[in-house]
Amino acid sequence: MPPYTIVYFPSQGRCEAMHMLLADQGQSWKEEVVTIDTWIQGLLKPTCLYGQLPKFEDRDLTLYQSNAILRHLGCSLGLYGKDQREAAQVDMVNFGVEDLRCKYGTMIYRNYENDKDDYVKALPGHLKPFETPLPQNQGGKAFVVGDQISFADYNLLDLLLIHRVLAPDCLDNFPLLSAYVAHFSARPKIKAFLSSPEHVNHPINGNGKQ
Ligand code: 6SG
Repeated sequence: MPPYTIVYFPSQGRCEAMHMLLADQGQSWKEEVVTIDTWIQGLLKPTCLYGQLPKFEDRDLTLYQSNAILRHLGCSLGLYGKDQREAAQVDMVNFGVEDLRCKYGTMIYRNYENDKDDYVKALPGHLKPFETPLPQNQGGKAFVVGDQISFADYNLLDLLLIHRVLAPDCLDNFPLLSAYVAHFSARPKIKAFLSSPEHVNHPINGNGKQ
């Protein structure tokens, strides 16, 4: 039995970064898919702390909140910087990813048709802070903090990939971010995951917008 179970909707949503992390780290996990119909029946929601998914189990530890799950995996699997100072920088990037993910989610779920153009226009300003640290990291060929991979890298990769689907040329003026995505996506286990049915057949968002 794999030690990890992920309970989530049949979309990539808030779980694709943890999927990429686990796949890249050679971990296996069990997936429990909750359909919208099941969720709307309402029996599961009150059992979830905060009333939302994902739910994550690591043996007898149950967690909610995707970023707590990512950080837990970072701590357990050595993906949280080489020391406390790097850990603080990993947190900084991860909170930055969360801020943009929330803006993206608001646009996707609230009023996609109306808001998409303005969102894409403002995107360069929101992407720039993720490129800024990369010159210290072998021109985008290494990782976002220090010289080892962290949970924030998986979260950032997912964020950049979903934005490239939204606006295919959004990274064109960010050579280091483009190199980072290319290099990271070519890691053998990431490449295999990104071409697997579990990734390809899962819509990015629960409402089908992307
Ligand atoms: C939504 O937002 O798919 N969880 C979502 N929604 C259900 O009743 N801060 C935490 C975290 O980082 C955020 C959790 C996250 O873990 S994911 C959740 O549980 C709820 O609140 C995005 C997504 N949304 C679409 C969706 C399909 C089924 C449930 C949510 C039915 C259709 C739309 C809403 C209800 Fe729906």
